Amino acid sequence: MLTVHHLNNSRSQRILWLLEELGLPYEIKRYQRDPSTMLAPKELKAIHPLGKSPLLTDDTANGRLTIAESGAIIEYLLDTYGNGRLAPARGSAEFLRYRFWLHYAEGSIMPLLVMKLVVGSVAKRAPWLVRPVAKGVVDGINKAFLGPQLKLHLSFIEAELGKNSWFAGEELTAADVQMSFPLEAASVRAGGAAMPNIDAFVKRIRARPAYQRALEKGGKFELGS
Ligand SMILES: N[C@@H](CCC(=O)N[C@@H](CS)C(=O)NCC(=O)O)C(=O)O
Repeated sequence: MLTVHHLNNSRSQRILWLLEELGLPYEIKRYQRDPSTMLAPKELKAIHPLGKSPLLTDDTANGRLTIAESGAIIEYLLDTYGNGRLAPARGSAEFLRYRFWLHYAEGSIMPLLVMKLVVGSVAKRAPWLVRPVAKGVVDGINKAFLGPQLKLHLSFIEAELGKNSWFAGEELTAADVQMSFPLEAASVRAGGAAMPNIDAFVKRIRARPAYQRALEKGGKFELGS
């Protein structure tokens, strides 16, 4: 039996979506973020030492497997239960693109989006006396590094999505599932920048029945700003 250890408003939402696309039976064990720190509760560390979500456990005939890291969970699910679905054939041009986006989501774009969120919260959390200084530092980091880097990456994604309907080509793959979380976050945090292909991608995934079923099962999903 597959169990998704699901933290509210988190990357584990996309694992629920993948499972719904695959039509696999699974259970959800729910965990709530601490509202002040936004960190996961300590119960998740009992499942895996990092205590992050998503975590997948699979109770097999040979015992329980515990898998962390979205990309590794996606590959495990497709290798074990996919029967060739949601991944292009190895050796094809689509497969190269598929593997690129599968890694890119957590390796390149998510760190920038998380940095933006953390840096943005610094000025708000600073004691009021030093708040103007903190704000100056934050503005400097945004101007010199985060702003240009995010622009570079989002323009690249925007251009790539102009070439095909989905990240690997004309078929939906698990690379789209993996990219859904950063693009949901980016479409909220872009601050009104024009990204029509990214916006259309987000609309397209939200229209899928499997995505909607995953939302119903996962509960409230709001990435905030
Ligand atoms: N690269 C990891 C990131 C896991 C991660 O940081 N998950 C966040 C939720 S989106 C989390 O568990 N945050 C709570 C915490 O760090 O305590 C993955 O894709 O699985």
